[in-house]
Amino acid sequence: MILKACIFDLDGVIVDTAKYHYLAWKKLAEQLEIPFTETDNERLKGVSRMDSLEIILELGHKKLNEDLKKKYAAQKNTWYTDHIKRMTPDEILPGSLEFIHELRNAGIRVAIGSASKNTPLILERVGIKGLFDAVADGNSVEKAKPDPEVFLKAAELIGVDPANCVVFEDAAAGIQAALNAGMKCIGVGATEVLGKAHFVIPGLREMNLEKLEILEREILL
Ligand code: B16
Ligand code: MG
Repeated sequence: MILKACIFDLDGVIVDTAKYHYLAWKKLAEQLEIPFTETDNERLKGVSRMDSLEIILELGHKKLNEDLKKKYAAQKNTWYTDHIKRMTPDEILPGSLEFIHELRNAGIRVAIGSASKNTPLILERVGIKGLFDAVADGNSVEKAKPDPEVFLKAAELIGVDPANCVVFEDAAAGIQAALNAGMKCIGVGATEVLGKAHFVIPGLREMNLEKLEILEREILL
């Protein structure tokens, strides 16, 4: 491959918003009297809002009609965005800014590919709205990861062939989405969960342009 673009997932790669999702889903689960743990929350990473609610209802063996599902998803989002609105630039995960600036200086395009409909709010709160050449998120696509739509959309927006893109992702559903898009994929997190990725790193602090070029030659070709 010839690397021309890097597409970054947002939650879990550039910021740690999983903890805020957990607090909001936990509150909803308590209201619905459904036991919900941090381990259960792992299953929601990278999964869309409505699919996340389905998983929680399944944990509680509960069935709700569509109107109630929409109501509860909206309630969760209000609690979640109460946390997001208070986010600050120091919540950007270590190494992310340095790496993205390095890519930009080398002429490599950078984009966001996130399932979250709150992407614009998060980028604005942590002060990196203008850092990306394009943003594809839950507002611009219909199909959730592992469908490749969000990453293909990001590639289209920056005008780069999917075969020349590398995705950085923290969720198994996102890794599968990147592979389905015909892109290379670097997992960010634990190898046990992200084993399908071409390579796994613990966090972006562990990545720089030189390492990426070595990976490109040795693994991603
Ligand atoms: P929202 P990502 C995902 O973001 C989160 O990992 C996932 O937990 C969440 O349910 C999903 O966004 C939808 O988020 O409710 O804000 O639209 O990891 O794809 O950046
Ligand atoms: Mg994620």
